[in-house]
Amino acid sequence: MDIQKLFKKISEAVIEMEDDLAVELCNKSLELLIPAEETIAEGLVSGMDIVGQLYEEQEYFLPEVLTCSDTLNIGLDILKPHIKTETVDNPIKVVIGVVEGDTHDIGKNLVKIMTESAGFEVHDLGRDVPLQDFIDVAEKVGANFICMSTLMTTTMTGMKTVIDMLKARDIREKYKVMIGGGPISQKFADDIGADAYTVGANEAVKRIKKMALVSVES
Ligand code: B12
Repeated sequence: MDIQKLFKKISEAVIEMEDDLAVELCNKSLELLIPAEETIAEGLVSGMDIVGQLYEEQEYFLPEVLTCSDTLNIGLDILKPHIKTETVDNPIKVVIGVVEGDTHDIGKNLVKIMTESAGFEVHDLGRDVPLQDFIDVAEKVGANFICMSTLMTTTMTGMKTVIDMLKARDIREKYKVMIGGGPISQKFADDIGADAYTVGANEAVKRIKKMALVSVES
């Protein structure tokens, strides 16, 4: 089967909430030796993007969206073990979570999967994370990066609060703060004094690697 057609079918399986079909097609992608990361991005996530549009157009409502995200997760479970994982000595330590008030965690989970497979040591705080916890855990595990996700405009300001709390404790320079999620932009990242923002999970891994390299060299 043509690879683009396969990705399209996987994305349709997410939109149509067809769990069995998603399983069959994800297995097919593995048989065809397509990198799992590509199938996740081009198939599962692009299906979820369309689900988002359908929700905005009021074609789908919350129950449908949830069922679609279950299908995405079923596909992820098949592909995850096949993501190439790098083994690294002295790994970069990342604390990641969805900020307080927000329970959207699909995107955060993707960033987590990709960073883990890049060999980083990832401490996942989950979703609806009390803001203080980002700092407490970062301090406890000796993290290099604090990564925050949110999908809601109402909870975006929590990211600034975390940065302000770091400054108030005089430990801002100890950490690189990276943010992402639907309503986040480079401008917002600049405004609140975050170190980095990326649109997607793959770029997030590249940015972390790049920033880690720069701080080692300087
Ligand atoms: C799925 C979904 C849900 C699911 C969530 C399931 C789950 N476990 O996550 C359910 C049905 C539970 C849900 C609930 C709600 N939702 Co909702 N939901 C969505 C939807 C349709 C898709 C989001 C998604 O998963 N996209 C797919 C993922 C892969 O994309 P992503 O999260 O953006 O992540 C990518 C990037 O952003 C980036 N990224 C993400 N995090 C990070 C972090 C870092 C550090 C970096 C670098 C990158 C990065 O990488 C990811 C992969 O490429 C969006 C609509 C949309 N178009 O986004 C609405 C949306 C986010 N929801 C919305 C709302 C309002 C709600 C509810 C309040 C509704 C309600 N009335 O109850 C509740 C939330 C309750 C709460 N307090 O949290 C609004 C938010 C509006 C706003 N401006 O604030 C949206 C935008 C829909 C809308 N247009 O109204 N929702």
